[in-house]
Amino acid sequence: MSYVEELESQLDQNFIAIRYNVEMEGPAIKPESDPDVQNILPKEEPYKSIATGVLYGDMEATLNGVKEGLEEDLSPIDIINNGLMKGMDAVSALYTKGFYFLPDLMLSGDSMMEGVKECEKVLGHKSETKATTVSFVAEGDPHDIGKNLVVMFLRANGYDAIDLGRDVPTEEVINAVEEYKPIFVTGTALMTTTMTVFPKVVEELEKKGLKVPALGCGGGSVRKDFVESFPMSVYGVEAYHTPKLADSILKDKKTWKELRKEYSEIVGEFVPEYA
Ligand code: B12
Repeated sequence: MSYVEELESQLDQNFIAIRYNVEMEGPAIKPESDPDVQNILPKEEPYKSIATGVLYGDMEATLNGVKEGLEEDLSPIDIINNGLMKGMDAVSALYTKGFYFLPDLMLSGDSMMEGVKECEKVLGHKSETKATTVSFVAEGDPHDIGKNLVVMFLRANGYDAIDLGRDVPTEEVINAVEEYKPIFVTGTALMTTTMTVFPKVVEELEKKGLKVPALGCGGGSVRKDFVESFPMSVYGVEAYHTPKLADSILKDKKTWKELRKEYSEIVGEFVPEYA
């Protein structure tokens, strides 16, 4: 028996609880037993194991589930949307309720990204390059999971996607537009305090006389009406929509105004936000 184990065996848990006036409320409730989490978690396998892996921040379980799904020939996009993202939605629900804390979010975020990397191996990079795009997370914002998905989908669809990373100063975005002349710029913001960067990017681009066909703005806290309150922009709903938006700019010369009007047709599905 180790020193720590020996000490633990001598501890009287009841005494500790009384000593610190802790009321014992019975056994801890498992995250997957929470009613909101139960509504979010998928019922069928391997999506259920993948989502539960993310929920527990268990990288190994998440990866095993993803590999199993890929071996069963499930599409990597389905694995991301029906497994990994559901796990993250459940994590968000528990964080909002105050049951999860920042370290939980970090473990879950890392597990999700490992799963995404595994899917990326299958999606791969197309060898021919259609055009260049630029992606960034707004200045002051550390949330980069959505942006990483956007970049992955663009690369898998043949775009040379320049990834500027997270917490990117507006000036760096403008410099990248000047240097790479992208056909599409994507911005992601998850906080109400950082989404205000988008109109600033547009303002700076206009000041410098730089034209981009469109700036796709997405992220958890961003809303369509906010994005449509400034020019050059289009509200992006799902990361996998990005290559379809880019294709319509490249092939059909769609403008940002047309992207707003024809979003659902362009991405090829009913999008409630655009109904
Ligand atoms: C994971 C997480 C973290 C992780 C991030 C890890 C990482 N590497 O990204 C960590 C632990 C770092 C973190 C930190 C913080 N977080 Co946090 N975090 C979250 C959480 C739970 C999930 C976010 C996420 O990754 N979602 C999944 C991804 C895939 O979603 P997404 O990025 O939105 O992308 C989707 C779409 O938006 C779309 N999309 C995105 N961009 C684009 C672009 C285009 C063109 C298109 C088409 C689509 C598209 O594609 C994706 C879907 O397919 C959210 C909760 C929530 N409800 O969102 C809180 C949340 C975003 N965090 C929040 C906060 C407050 C913080 C902290 C400030 C907390 C603190 N007290 O310190 C810190 C940040 C500190 C700092 N400034 O450095 C708040 C923001 C509140 C607000 N309204 O401003 C939230 C909403 C939680 C809450 N309910 O309070 N967080």
